[in-house]
Amino acid sequence: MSSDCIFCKIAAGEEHACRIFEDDISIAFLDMRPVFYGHTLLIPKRHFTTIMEFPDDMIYGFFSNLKLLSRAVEDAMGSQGIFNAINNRISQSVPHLHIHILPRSKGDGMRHFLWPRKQYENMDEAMKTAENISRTIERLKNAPTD
Ligand code: DGP
Repeated sequence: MSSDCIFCKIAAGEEHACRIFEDDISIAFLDMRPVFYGHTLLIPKRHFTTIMEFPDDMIYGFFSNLKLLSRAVEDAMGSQGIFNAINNRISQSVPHLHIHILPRSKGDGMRHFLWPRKQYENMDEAMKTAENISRTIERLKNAPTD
C-alpha cells in the first residue's frame, strides 16, 4: 500500500467509494467524475502505477474481472457497448493502475473527442514503425519486468 494513494485508501476501506465488486486481487467502484452514469474503475488492491509494471501472474484474474465488470455495466446500464481505457502516466491523474469501464451507446457524444488521428505519410513510414515496435518486443521479452 502506498500511504498517500487515494485508490489504496479506497481499497483498504479508509476512503469512501461506491463499491461495486471485490475479490482477492481487485475492487471496482464508481468513478466520482463519470463521463456517463455507470462509469466504473477496476483497480488492483496492490499498488502498481501502470500496466507496464503489473505482474504477469495477476493478469488472468484481473482481466477476467474486467470482462465480468464490462458485461455487468453494459447490462445494468442498458448500453449498447463498453469502452475500456487505461491512462499510463500521460493523462493519468491517479498514479494507481485503473481500468475505466464506460457504458457506450450510439449518439452518446463521445465519438472522436478522445484522440486526434494522424495518418502515416506512406506505407514505408508505417512499416518502419511496425518494425521498430516488433524489434522492441523481442528486446523486452528478454527483460521481464516482474
Ligand atoms: P485518470 O484520469 O485515467 O487517471 O482517471 C482517474 C479517475 O479517477 C477520474 O476519472 C476521476 C476518478 N477519481 C479520482 N479520485 C477519485 C476518488 O477519490 N474516488 C473516486 N470514486 N473516483 C476518483
